[in-house]
Amino acid sequence: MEEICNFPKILSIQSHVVHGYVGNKSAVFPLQLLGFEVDSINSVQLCTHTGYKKVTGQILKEDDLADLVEGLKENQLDKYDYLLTGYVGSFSFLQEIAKVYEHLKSVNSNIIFVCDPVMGDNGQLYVPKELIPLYIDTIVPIADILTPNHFELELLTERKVDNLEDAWKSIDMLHSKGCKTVVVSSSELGEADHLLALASTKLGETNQKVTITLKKKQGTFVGTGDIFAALTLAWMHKTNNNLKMSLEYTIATVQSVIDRTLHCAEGLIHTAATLELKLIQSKKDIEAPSVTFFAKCI
Ligand code: PLP
Ligand code: PXL
Repeated sequence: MEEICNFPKILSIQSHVVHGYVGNKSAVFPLQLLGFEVDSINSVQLCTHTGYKKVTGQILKEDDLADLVEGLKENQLDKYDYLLTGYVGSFSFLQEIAKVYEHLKSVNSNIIFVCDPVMGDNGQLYVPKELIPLYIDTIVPIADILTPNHFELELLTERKVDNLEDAWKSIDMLHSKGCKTVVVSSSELGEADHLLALASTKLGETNQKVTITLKKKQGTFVGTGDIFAALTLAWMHKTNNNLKMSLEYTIATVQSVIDRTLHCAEGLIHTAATLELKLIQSKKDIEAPSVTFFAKCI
């Protein structure tokens, strides 16, 4: 009984889309299924993700974010176990997130900040370049768990990552700046047609490093990174920071979601709409992932 009265509490600041699954629409359902109480702030409300031909909607301003958090504070609802953030499109909004974190930390000094530093992919930046130094100087030192992709790891450390040795060196640079866990959700450092994920934790004197190789899937999926960060939070919590298990479970679920999405798109032209993630249909794979790719401890 005690357990159901004390679900861990998450504040998730991410995008909302009316149709489809990115941002909070990707993160909240899996987190709730896995036993978290999720309070969500929608950093934008758009009709769809930005890969569609017409995108309409509203963007939350930093003052509006501060206003919502002020309301939580006045109602003494500002004690969270986790802060989770994803795509942020503006400098001032990211600055405000750092302020929100400082406030939440003053209420609960044990709060864990899980940040997906969304900046770009495959060498292409999709946020204003002013955000890069803000991530480097302000966010990396306060984040407990970072989930960059290969390109974002390069941006955060201001160095190219061309091989595994470079990658571990960059990850260690992030640790030395204060970030305890780094999970590189996907990199091109593995074999051909495969992706390599790498993860490292430095908690006190203990350093765990693991890698996992997975088969690349055909198609462009949007929202997988958001599910990845949410599941990393969930499984690190539920396994008491077992990095190997967390990475295996997270990747197993993401792969199942992608497989189901591809199955449902069979015979259809692949478009943003036909490749929307089949998240709800993957309920069982979220609750009980079946691991087929095993992580290797380094
Ligand atoms: N693509 C595939 C095939 C994956 O399995 C995963 C993660 O498991 C991802 C993408 C997530 O990577 P990203 O964070 O770059 O979206
Ligand atoms: O999945 C990242 C993401 C978040 N928010 C919005 C997006 C995307 C990716 O396209 O469009 C609004």
